[in-house]
This record gives sequence, C-alpha cells and structure tokens, in this order.
Amino acid sequence: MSRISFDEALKMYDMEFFDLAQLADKKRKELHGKKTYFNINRHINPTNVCKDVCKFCAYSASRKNPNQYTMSHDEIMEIVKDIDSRGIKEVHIVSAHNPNTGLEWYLEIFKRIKTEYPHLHVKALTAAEVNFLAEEYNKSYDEILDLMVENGVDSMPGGGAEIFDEKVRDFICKGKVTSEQWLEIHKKWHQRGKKSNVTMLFGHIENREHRIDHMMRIRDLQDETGGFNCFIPLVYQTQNNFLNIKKDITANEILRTMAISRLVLDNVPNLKAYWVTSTVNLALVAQEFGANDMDGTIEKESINSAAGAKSANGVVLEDFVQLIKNSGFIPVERDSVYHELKVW
Ligand code: V47
Repeated sequence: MSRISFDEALKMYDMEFFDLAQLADKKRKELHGKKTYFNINRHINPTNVCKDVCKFCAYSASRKNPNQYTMSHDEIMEIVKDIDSRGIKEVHIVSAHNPNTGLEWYLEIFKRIKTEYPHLHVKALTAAEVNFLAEEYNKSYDEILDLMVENGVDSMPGGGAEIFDEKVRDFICKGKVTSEQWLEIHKKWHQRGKKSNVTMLFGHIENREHRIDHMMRIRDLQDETGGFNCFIPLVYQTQNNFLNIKKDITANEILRTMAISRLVLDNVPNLKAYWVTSTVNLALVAQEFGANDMDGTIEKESINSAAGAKSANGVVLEDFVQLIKNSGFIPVERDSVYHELKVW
C-alpha cells in the first residue's frame, strides 16, 4: 500500500467515524494484535524552576505557580530506593529548565541512580532540556548527549515536541527548543544507537493541518533513523496556564487524531494513549482507534496534573490491568524499550 500523503491524511478527518476506527484498528492488529502494552514506572520531576515561559505550562514555577522547589539528590534517591523496593522498573525523569543548579546537578541524578540501581531503566531529559543545558553551559548537543550516556541515561522521553509548525510554536513556547533543533537532537541520539519517543501537544490553538505536518516531520526522521519507539499525542490541559483556551477539544476529535496518527506514522511501531491527558476511559476507547500502549502506572505526576489532569497519584496496577482486560484487550507488561515481560 502506498504511503498516506498530507492531503489524504487531512481528508481522513472527514471520514465516517467508525470507518476511520476500523482502518486504524486494522493497522494496530497487523502490528500488535489485541495486545496493549504498559510498564510499571514512576515519574520524578526534580525541579519546577524554569528559565523558559511556555504559555501552556502550569508546572513551571516562574509563571502561575509560585511554589518553587528543587529536590536534593538525597531526596531523589529516597524516592528511587522506595520504588526499587516495590519492583518498579523505570524512572522517567523530567525537570524544568533550572539555571541555578549547574549541569552537574542534572547529571549526578542519573549517575547516582545507575550506580546504586544499575537494573533500573533511566528515561530522562527531553530534547528541550538538552537544548537548555547546551545553551546554558556552552556545550554542543553531542557533548550533552555523550554526557547523558556516560552518566547512565538509557532512553529519552518524547517531551517538548509540542507542535512543529514554527508559527504556532513561536506563539505557544517562544524561546524554547525549535522544531529543527528538537529533531536534530533526537537524530543525534538515535545515531548513538539509542531509542526515544516523540510527543505532540494538541487541542489548543493548532489546527488539523498543523497536526498532520507534525506527523509528517516525524515520519521523515523515522525513515532516516528508525529510533522512535512510540508516538504520544498529548491532549492539552486547560487549567492554570497562559494559553487561556476555554474550550476542551472533543473526544471525537481526539480519537480521530489518534487513528490518523496510527495510519500516517506507518514506521513508528507504537501509539500511546497517554491516560494522564486523555483520561483513563478515553484511553481505553483509543485502543479501538489504533492505540496499543497505555504508558504505565506512573505513581506521581506533576506536569499535567498542574494543568488540571487527574493524574497526580497514578493508577493502581491491578485496576489498570483489569480495565484493559475488561475492554477486550490483552494487558502486556513491557520494559522501557518495548520488550515483552509478562502477559497479565
Ligand atoms: O513536553 C505541558 C506537556 C510534556 C501541558 O516519552 C502539557 O514516554 C498537556 O512529554 N497540557 C511532558 N500537556 C510530558 C511528556 C511525556 C509524558 C509521558 C510519557 C512520555 C514518554 C513523555 O507535557 C511537555 C508538554 O508537551 N505539557 N503542559 C498542558 N497544559
């Protein structure tokens, strides 16, 4: 089958809803059957002090959130000790762009975790953080990426992709990593034989064309490197931020976007329904619209919950598994780079 073009993808938004679902489901079944992946993970957000001023962000302490915090390494290690004792396998570490800590503070987090808990998978530093660290400490991307590898980062999360269209990007997060830089950083990471994810923030001021353009730019890089494991459409959360979007995107539009991304991104193996931003119920429905991954149990989440998502305390593993089963899919625990660990 030939590849879906920009225009064809755009037209898919006008398809009959369930015909679109069926097309995406066919692709999902070819790739994954009825399996839905998840992992047992914990998010840690070590600081919310941020030099940047993204309009959509409610987490950053420099804007609407006056409660600044920066964790000490000992505090972080206390969390890691606790999660390791409970069998959690991945720590997903995302910080704000804190100009007060020094580069070593960031690197020491990974080094200490990897030294004391070498079996834990460290997923850390978005391309936005990599760009911030490179600019702040006068380093090249290559130097920062090498330091990440040396200090124990295993894979990169997909944060900071927002919307690649330059006009929209400039409006919602001017000054942060540009689209070109974001893609360059991931390309360099993939060239080191490492894997990463890629996100898209939607449901704010962008339109359908911007979303398709975003998907196309991902598809192009993936053709070159093959390094993306997963595409994660993040539904914009409306509270406590400066974008001031009063109207929530509809469930219909979210599911259409998920389905179209499953079809356009024919070279990205996994599509994540990130329950944090879509709600658990819609994430379960998204399984019928091409999604084959539900992220994980998460435990603590600060970035999206600051903007209104009901995710501050994660989900209970047994409930999560049962929900996937009840919706007619097979819950499969995976590791951070999509090796299957256990069929639940
Ligand atoms: O890049 C910030 C987003 C992202 C809001 O790689 C918001 O597996 C919605 O990237 N509404 C960080 N989203 C989280 C992230 C992520 C999450 C889970 C899994 C992975 C992965 C990556 O959160 C940011 C930004 O796009 N974000 N504010 C908001 N108001």
